[in-house]
Amino acid sequence: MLLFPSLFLLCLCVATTSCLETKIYEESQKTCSVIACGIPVTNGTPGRDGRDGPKGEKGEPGQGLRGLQGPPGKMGPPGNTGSPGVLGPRGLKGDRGDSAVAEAKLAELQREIRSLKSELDHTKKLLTFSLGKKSGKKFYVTNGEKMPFSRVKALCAQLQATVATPKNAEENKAIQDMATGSVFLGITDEVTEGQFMYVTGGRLTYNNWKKDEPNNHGSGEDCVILLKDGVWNDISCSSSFQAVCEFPA
Ligand SMILES: [Ca+2]
Ligand SMILES: [Ca+2]
Repeated sequence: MLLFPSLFLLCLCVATTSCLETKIYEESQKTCSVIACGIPVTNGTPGRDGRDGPKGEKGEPGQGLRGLQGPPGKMGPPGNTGSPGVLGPRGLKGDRGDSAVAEAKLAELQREIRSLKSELDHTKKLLTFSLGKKSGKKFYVTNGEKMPFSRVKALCAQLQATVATPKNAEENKAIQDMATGSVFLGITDEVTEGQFMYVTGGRLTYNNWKKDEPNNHGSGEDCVILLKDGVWNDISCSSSFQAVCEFPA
């Protein structure tokens, strides 16, 4: 342990001596260099390891072979339904329809309706004149055929008419005059026995029953006929009699 101080003092002494010996030279140089004057010394033992240096920069990727890609994994469960999107912007206003075309079609239809009405009125007048059977606000038509009551109703409905139904003596007479035989009237007691009603609805407001009729004779009589002499008799609906339909005049 005493070696280093001794060496130091020795060196310092030698350095001082050497310095004195070279003083003249040094005066000219105006410097005194210890390094230039020293005697070489042997190296000491290595010091302890220093602290770790700063981390180096990331190196280049390696050159090894890449492995094969594995198979795809199983599909995951479906996700939750997302919230509704934001309402889109309002669309542009559409084009206006061609009202001129619609108005023209409407005008054409109105002309056709007026023409048809006029034609219908004319036909009614001709019918009324040719039949000569107009009574009050009604007129009657017949094809002279005999058929059961259900067929008479269907025939008149087809013509948008109803079965002849006299509601006063004048109408009763009009039907009687055009009949060639007994005629079914639009009156029955099919709903309630003994209570005769108009097939168009409502209780009778006029009648012209024959003596001792209606009698619901035999297995039952629910329909009504106008006899040739103008009086009424209740009769079976399945029997066949002349069909007469009535129209409002
Ligand atoms: Ca009856
Ligand atoms: Ca009868």
